[in-house]
Amino acid sequence: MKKTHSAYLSLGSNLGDKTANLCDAQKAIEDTVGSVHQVSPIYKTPALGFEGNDFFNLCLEIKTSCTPQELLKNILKIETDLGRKKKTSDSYQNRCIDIDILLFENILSKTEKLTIPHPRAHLRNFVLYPLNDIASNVRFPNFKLSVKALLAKCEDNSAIFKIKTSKLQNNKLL
Ligand code: PH2
Ligand code: MG
Ligand code: MG
Repeated sequence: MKKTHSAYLSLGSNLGDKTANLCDAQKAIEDTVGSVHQVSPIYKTPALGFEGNDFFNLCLEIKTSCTPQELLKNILKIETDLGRKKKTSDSYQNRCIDIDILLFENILSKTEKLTIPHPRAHLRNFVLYPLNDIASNVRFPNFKLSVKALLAKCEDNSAIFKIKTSKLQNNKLL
């Protein structure tokens, strides 16, 4: 059997049926990149960095035999398949689904299209709160700090509400 790698993903939706979008994305991840091992609760968060609808955000831990580049390719295809439209301007836009790679094992990697750990993860409540629910002791190799420590240091004071305890059952969000 191929070796599997642990990776943490951030999922966000602020268009359409947000819960269904998160659910569909999780299902597509299971079908194409690997198994979902942990699912955080869903948080309702204001759009950070642009004027937009509120988001639903969550984090997942997956086990995958993909390389980081393969994982990115698969994720971008899932976003497109779920209806994500190409950007029409340089700023952030409302989107039915966004899937970002936060951590991949303990690696530090920077290419033109992909930086791991995610370069803005430590600045964002909408990443750190759900990630802390499933990975509080996991360390970011760039900072040598745990998620818990990064959350304690984070200066994002935007509002964040836990709206649902998501349970993983039959590979679906409840
Ligand atoms: N994603 C962004 C920019 N701003 N704000 C919230 N609340 N949630 C997101 O997922 C999000 C955002 C860029 O991908
Ligand atoms: Mg993003
Ligand atoms: Mg993205």
